[in-house]
Amino acid sequence: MHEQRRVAAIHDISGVGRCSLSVILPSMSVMGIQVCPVPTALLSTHTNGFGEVVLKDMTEYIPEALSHYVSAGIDFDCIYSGFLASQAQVSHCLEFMDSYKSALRVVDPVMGDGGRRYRTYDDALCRRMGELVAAADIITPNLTEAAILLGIPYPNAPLTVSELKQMLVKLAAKGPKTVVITSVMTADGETCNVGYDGEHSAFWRVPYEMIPKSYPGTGDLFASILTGGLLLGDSLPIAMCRATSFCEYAIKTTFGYGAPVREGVLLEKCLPMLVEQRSYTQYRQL
Ligand code: PXL
Repeated sequence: MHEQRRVAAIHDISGVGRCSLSVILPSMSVMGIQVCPVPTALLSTHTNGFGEVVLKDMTEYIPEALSHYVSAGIDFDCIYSGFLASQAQVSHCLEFMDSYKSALRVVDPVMGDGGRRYRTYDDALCRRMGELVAAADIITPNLTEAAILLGIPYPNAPLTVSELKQMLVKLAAKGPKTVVITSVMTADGETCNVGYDGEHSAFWRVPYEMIPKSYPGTGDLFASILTGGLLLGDSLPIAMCRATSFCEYAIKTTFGYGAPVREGVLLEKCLPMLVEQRSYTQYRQL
């Protein structure tokens, strides 16, 4: 039987730096999922470490592409949004979700990392990202983005299990039934990705080894593999393990080669591991 999952990935494409659509396309493709890119912007590089970038805003393209897909009878199993270049793009993502009501709605609220906002995001765009979060089934903020969405300062100190559960539940109260927060330090000394499945009131954590470098694009990689796993039928903890273990492997490989941080992880070297069937069982209850 031919069963091909198809995702509309509304994200930017950065020419250099291995992030956004440049990593989403290959990673979901090797998982057997068709990614249809809907570029929000075309950038020479990502915005972190290469100086002034060339950025072409694709805001006007998005609703036109949507109209074409609807009139051509093209269906999507998932609408997955990420880096947005303007406030109007929030409305366009919502229009995509409205046009494909049965599609899984994944919002990666890309806004910042390491306690800082990316330079192209201002207060108004961050506020509007909250509207998209409210319409999502699943969100995948890192800790910086979770703090922005909750309107709290970036937590510099490790978080207790009860603080993490509160953050997850408060984010879920905004609309999404599933919330995953990445790059969290717990008070019991672990670095992990944590998740909440509101439908089953289940909390999960997937620990990983901390590497003292922050490679761009790893959040995009995590969100795309998590989404791919869920579309292939993974449960939340299994999809979280699939995404965490691949990101950890890619980061450790890149660190081991001493490759330049700003160029992202050595995805080309690591991609074959995504094709292998492995056991994804390093999760625990939070
Ligand atoms: O990986 C997140 C991301 C996506 N897109 C662009 C970015 C960044 C992070 O810096 O600059 C353009």
